[in-house]
Order: sequence, then C-alpha cells, then structure tokens
Amino acid sequence: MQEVLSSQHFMQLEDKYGAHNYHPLPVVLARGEGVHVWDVEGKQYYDFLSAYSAVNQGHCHPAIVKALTDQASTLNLTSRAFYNDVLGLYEQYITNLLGYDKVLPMNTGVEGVETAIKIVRKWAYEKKGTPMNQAKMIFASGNFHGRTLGAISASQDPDNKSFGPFVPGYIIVPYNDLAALEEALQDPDVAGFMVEPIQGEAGVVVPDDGYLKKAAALCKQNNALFVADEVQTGLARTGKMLCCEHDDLRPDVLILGKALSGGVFPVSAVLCDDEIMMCIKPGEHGSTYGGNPMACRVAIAALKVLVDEKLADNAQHLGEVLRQGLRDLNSPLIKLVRGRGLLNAIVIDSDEHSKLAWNICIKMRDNGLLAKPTHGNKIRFAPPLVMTEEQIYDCVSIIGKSLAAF
Ligand code: IF1
Repeated sequence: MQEVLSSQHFMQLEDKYGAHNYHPLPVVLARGEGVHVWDVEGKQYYDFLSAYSAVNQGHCHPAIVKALTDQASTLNLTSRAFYNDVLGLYEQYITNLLGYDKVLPMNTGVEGVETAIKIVRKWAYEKKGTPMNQAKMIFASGNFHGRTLGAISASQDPDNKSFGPFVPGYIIVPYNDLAALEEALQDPDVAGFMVEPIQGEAGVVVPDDGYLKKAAALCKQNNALFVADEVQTGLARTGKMLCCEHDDLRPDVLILGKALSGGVFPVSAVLCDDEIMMCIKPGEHGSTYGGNPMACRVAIAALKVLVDEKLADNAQHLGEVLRQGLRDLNSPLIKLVRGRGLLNAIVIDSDEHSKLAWNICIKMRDNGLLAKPTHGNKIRFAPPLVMTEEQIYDCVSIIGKSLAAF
C-alpha cells in the first residue's frame, strides 16, 4: 500500500529543501480542473487567484493540454539555430489576432519586460537619435514588472532594497498622473514609458478613464514609445482581449505572458510593428526556449480558447456580478471593492500591517475558496474566466460567510 503523504509532509519538504522565497498560504494542491483545485486530502476549492491570472482558461484545459502532449511527443526543442514547422504558424496567428506586424517570443513575463526595454532602447538609438547609453525609461510608482534586476530597478518596493546596484536611466512618476508624466517626457533622452494598464500587485489599482490614452498621446508628442505591460491584465482578464482596449488604445509595444499559455507552460511575447521590431538584428536577443514548438502549440490553443469561449465577454459580465455581490454583502470589513472584468480586489478596513487579511484568507480556505492578500490589507479576487454566474454567487456567499467570522 503506497504511503499516502499528508499536506503537512509536503509543507515540511518545501521548508527543509526549498529556498524560503515565498510565504504560501498553508494548503497543498494536488489536482486542478476548470475553476477548481483539490488538496492532497481531496478537499475541493474554488481557485480565486488563477496563479495570478495565468489560468484564465481554467486548470488543465483539455484543448491546451492536448496541444502540449501532442507536440511534446513530436518535437520538443530545436532552439532558434534552426527553423521549425510551428513557430511561423504561431507568429502569424498571434500577430493577426492582436493586430501587430511582428512578435518576439520569450518564456516568462519578466523576460518579456526585459525584451521590451532592450527593443525600446535600441529604437531610441537607431530611430530617435538618442546618444548611445543615454536612453531613459519612465515607469509608474507602485509598479510590478517582475523579479529580475532590470525589472526591480523600476520598483520602489522595500522588498527589493537589498539587490542593488540597480539599472541606471530609470525615471519613476506617480501612477495615474498625466502632469508628472508630461514633465518627465521633456527629457529628450526618454525612449519610452512602461506601465501596467491596471496595477496588479499594488492591489488592483484602476487608473482614471482616459489616463492610458492621454499618456500614450503625451508619449507620441514627445517621440517616446508607450509600452503596455499586459502580462497580468491581458488576454481577456479585464473584460477585453487587451486591457488597453478599455481606453480605445493600441500600445506601441505590447508585453504578454501568463495566460498566453493558460498556465500550462511558460510563454511570453513582445509585439510591435516593423518600425520598432526591425531595430533588433540577428543575434541581438533571444533565449534557448523562446518560441519553442511546445510553447507555440500551447499558445495557439490558449488564444483560441479565449476567442472560442468568449472569455472576455464572460469576464466583463461576471466581474460586474462579483463586484455587486461583494458590495451587497455590506461587510464592515470591506472598505472598498475595485477592479475590471475578473481582476478585482477588496481593501480590508485595517492597517497595512495587520494579519486580518491573512486570517480572512485562512478562513476562506477553510470554507473552500483560495485567495491571497496583496500588500497587507488588500485581497485579490481573480478566478479563472470560465466561471459561471452560479459559481460567482456561490463564491460571494463563501466570502461573506468568511468575513462574518471576524
Ligand atoms: C511572483 C502579481 C507579483 C506581472 C506583471 C510582469 C510580471 C508579472 C504586470 C513578471 C508577474 C506575478 C509574479 C508572481 C506573482 C505575480 C505578481 F503582480 F501578479 F501579483 F509578484 F506581484 N508584469 N506577476 O504581474 O512575469 O516573470 O512572473 O512570468 O513573482 O510570485 P513572470
């Protein structure tokens, strides 16, 4: 009889043998399907985090898994030293779907961010005439673009203070502040402005209507590129295929990740038009796994699921149902409900450093729903986009019951 290992056992293994670079909620997951995950003891949960918006299509989506398993037993990895019979099909599909001339395929979201910074700097030197090594990038305060040195150099999060020295040439302006951005754009060496259409890690901070559109216009007026980091907000999460569509905006440079693979494989991408992308010459950028056949098959399938199952419309509708349901709870603990589509958060009425949000998440776990606090007193609610209205109501009642315990 094979020994049935307990949750406790797995947590102890990670504690003993793994770096302590996370503080996970105490639950050990063993299976996922659609909007549900199960722990090793077989308890079922609603997944209200979706691996930070990577599992938009639901866990183990059969069409995406099939794309992986078929390709995995055909041709795994050629590297970009040679052509293969999948990459071009994927490049054609995603550029036609999203309306850009070209795509540069990478693996993780932060590689997409790093790639975008390199492309924008190269464009500044080649097309804008910025003096070599003088290009600057503007970012918004409260940003999260990933964990590499190039990304955390833009962050003011105190968690990053022990990793300096940082990448030079970065300018930080307040989020949702057009005057500050316009001021920063007066520096002739600014190559671009990178921004999240909604700030995820900051606690789902939604900017004013029109902010993104006006920011992009200011960039254009000052011959700088507008770069949208849609790693978290993209791919139907906020009720549109791309969050920039809420502002009727087409960014100069678009970064995607996470749900580009439906959580099945690390896949990221940078998309832009020839005038920008052709600044990158052969041998100037890439990665071993970037654009590998498995990633490409998975990404085509993941994008098709978003389109075929109309997941942006579903997210738009169910987001309204969820936010209204949360407001109707009239919980004294909920100071604020905010979000777009199925990227939402509640702000708990407590100071940033209290354990209340954490304890509420523990209680929700006990009641069968998994979520995690972000930045102290905010709890993100981002379920897979394949939820039904009935399941949303069920989750709202679980959240209400959990809050009532405090
Ligand atoms: C973790 C949250 C954190 C992102 C945006 C780039 C990346 C991310 C807008 C990098 C990644 C993930 C990272 C993950 C937790 C989650 C996250 F913002 F989503 F909540 F950490 F802040 N741009 N966000 O959100 O993509 O390299 O991770 O594929 O680090 O634990 P990546």
